[in-house]
This record gives sequence, structure tokens and C-alpha cells, in this order.
Amino acid sequence: AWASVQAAPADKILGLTVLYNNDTNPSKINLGVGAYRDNDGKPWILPSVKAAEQVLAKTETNKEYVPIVGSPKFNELIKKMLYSHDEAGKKLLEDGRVLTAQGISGTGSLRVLGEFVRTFYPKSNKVLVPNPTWANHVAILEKAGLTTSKYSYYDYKTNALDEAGLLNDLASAEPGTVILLHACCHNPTGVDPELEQWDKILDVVSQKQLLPILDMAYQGFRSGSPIDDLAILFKFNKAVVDGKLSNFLLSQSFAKNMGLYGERVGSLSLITAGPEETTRVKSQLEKVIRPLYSSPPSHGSKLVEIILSDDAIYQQWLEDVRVMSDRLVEMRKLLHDKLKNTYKNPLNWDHLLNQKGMFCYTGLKEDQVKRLIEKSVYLTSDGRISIAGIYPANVDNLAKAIHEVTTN
Ligand code: PLP
Ligand code: TYF
Repeated sequence: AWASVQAAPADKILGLTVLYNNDTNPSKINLGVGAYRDNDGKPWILPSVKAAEQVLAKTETNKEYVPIVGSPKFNELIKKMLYSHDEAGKKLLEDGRVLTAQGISGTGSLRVLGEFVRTFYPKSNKVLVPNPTWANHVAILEKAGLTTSKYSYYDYKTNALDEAGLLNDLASAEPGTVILLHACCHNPTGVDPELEQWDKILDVVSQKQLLPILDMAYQGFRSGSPIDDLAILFKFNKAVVDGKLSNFLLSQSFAKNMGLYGERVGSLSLITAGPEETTRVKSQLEKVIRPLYSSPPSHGSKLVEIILSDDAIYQQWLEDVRVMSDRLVEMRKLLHDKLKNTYKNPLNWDHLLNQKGMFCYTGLKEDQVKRLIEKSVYLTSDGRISIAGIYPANVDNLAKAIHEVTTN
């Protein structure tokens, strides 16, 4: 039956892990996939997650299905985590205007939002995504039946935000168009708008009545605090409460900030006009989710429930996020120091220090990336490196390899 099926190209990011695993060089370095590693280059189970696992092992009484939109306790705790730290968020909660559903990590949550928008949003089925963006964004949204096009985001000359291009592209968008925005730690560039730039973005978004989808996959990795990283969300909440912006959507993932990658736990939230609309929208959200996967998995969400509701474990989680975020900052500094001071590399590497989160968009060109891969340093062809793959024992080899391909 499948004789005419052509082999698909390997996934750009996950394909690198396969190449890396097959490489027999003991000094190989994997800067491909965005997954946290500790100072020994090993995956890390967060102590808060370990503690929650222990509580769960003692207290779990069943493995029943959870409701279609997820565990009610989980959804309440997510609303509290996201909307109880600012006045506008509290107001939205009080007014019954926040609808939250458990999703299958960030990817599944965004897909459900995409399906919902395609089915129920009459104004547009087009989503503007940043240029560049996480490769999976376009596929997720298009498989949900939406079309996508790019807005200017990154200035390849300055390795910084193309503010003028971005504002200009939003200003010339069709009114009502959907726009995907990375809440923080933009993937792949590590470049986020500053707070004043967010104000300008929100102004244009409001004027044009664009419908924003905030994708928050790295909450906590920008500032080191999951709460401080909500600063952008607070602005969106306030814009809605002030009547400037009519609506926005949010997808959120615990893959990175709880290290729950394979547990597939996250959420999606919508703002409604009030309790009656919340009930209506929820009933349709159930109709979207039911034929996709019936109901979400429960192990990861039970861990999240424990972490967000047990004071001591919650404090441990805040510390764990700080540890991950601090280590990434340290590795940025270490690589910068090696390149500039040990190898005297002539290029400007300030963006290594200025960009935020798990990734640095190095500016390395495709042929330089190819030569790095020949030296067993794995990174995506766009020059993105996952800072998490750097640790004290490999940074010298890494700096040396980068120095060689950029100077010869
Ligand atoms: N959005 C962005 C920008 C990401 O980088 C990722 C993960 O790399 C995700 C969403 C969702 O990932 P997951 O489905 O593993 O939560
Ligand atoms: O490194 C990245 O940008 C991501 C990582 O199911 C990833 O693509 C890998 C698998 C997955 C989701 C995200």
C-alpha cells in the first residue's frame, strides 16, 4: 500500500541528535536540541520533581482518565500561577474571564488553539509568525488548517531585534489577523523585545485588532524567575482589562522549566467576555480535543499539581529554575571569555552575552556550521546553538572549533 511513499527529510533539530549519537568521537558536542544539561553534560531531573514523584508515589489512588480539558485542580493551579501576580490578571480571574485547559505540552496546546481559531475565529485564518521562528510553529499551525506568513523579527546585521521592520509589518497586516509572539527567550534567536518595545508592539496589535497567541515555552529562563518572566503577560492582561485589546491566547509548556520534556504537560488559556462565554467556549474546546486525543496524560500534570500546591516543593522549584537559568548565563560568559581572551577571536561575540534563554543565534554561516559538524560539534544549519549543551569540560574544545571555522 505504501510503495509510492517518498522518504521525508529528517527533522532539522531531532535529526542532529541521531547524527550525534552515531558519532564515535569521544569529544563530540551536542548543541542541537534545546534540552537542559547539567555541569557534567547530563540530563537533570529537578529536585522539586523528584520530591513531587515521592509524594505522588505515596498518595496516588488511581490512574483514571482525567476530563477532556484536563484535571480541574491542574487548571485552577495554572490560572493561579499565570494570572494571580498582577492586578489585571486578578481582575480577569475574578470576572470569570480566563478559561484554561490542560494540553499535551506546548506543541499540543498550540495545536488545540490553532484548531479552535480555525473553527471559531471568523475574522482571519492567517497567522503571522516571526522570521525566524521555531521550525515546528509553521507545521503545527498549518496542520490545524491555518495559513502562516512571516513578520520581520531579527536583524542579521546587528544580531538584534529588527524593531522598525517588525512594527512596520504589523502595521500593514490585515485587521484581525492572528499573530504568534514568543513570550520570552525567543527560539531560535534568543532575542526578545525589551519592555518598551513590547508597549509599541501592543499599540500596533491593538490598533489593528490583531489576535495574539503568546507561546511561552521558556518561562523562568529569561530572568531566572518564572514569576518575573510573566512581565509580558501582565501587559497583555492590562491591555484587555483597559479595553485596549479585545483578546489574546496563551500556550504554555513545562517541558523546559520543570524538565518534564517527555511527560508532555502544558496548558492553553483563552480570555472570554465572562462566565457565560467561558462555559460556551469550554464546551466547544471539548469538541476540539475529544477527537484529537480524548483527554490529556495525567502523570506529568499530577506532578505539576504537587509542585504548585506544596509550599516547600514550590520554593524548591523556584530554586531549580534559578539553578538552570544561572548555569546557562555562566556558560554564555565562559564561552565568550574563551573566544575573546583565550583564542583572541576577532569577531564581536557580545550577542552571546545579550541573548536570553536556552539558545544563541551565533551568526555562523551554513558552511561554517558544516565544518563544525565535521569537527563533531553539532548545531542547526541556521547557526543556532543550545547553550545547555555547553559545560566546563567541553567549552575549550568548542571555543577552539568555533575559532578555527571563523578565522580560517
Ligand atoms: N514553543 C517553542 C518556541 C519551543 O521552543 C518549544 C520547544 O522547544 C515549544 C513551543 C514546545 O515544546 P513542547 O511541546 O516540548 O512543550
Ligand atoms: O530544540 C528545539 O527547538 C525543539 C526541541 O517534541 C523539541 O525542537 C524536541 C522535541 C519535541 C519538542 C521540542
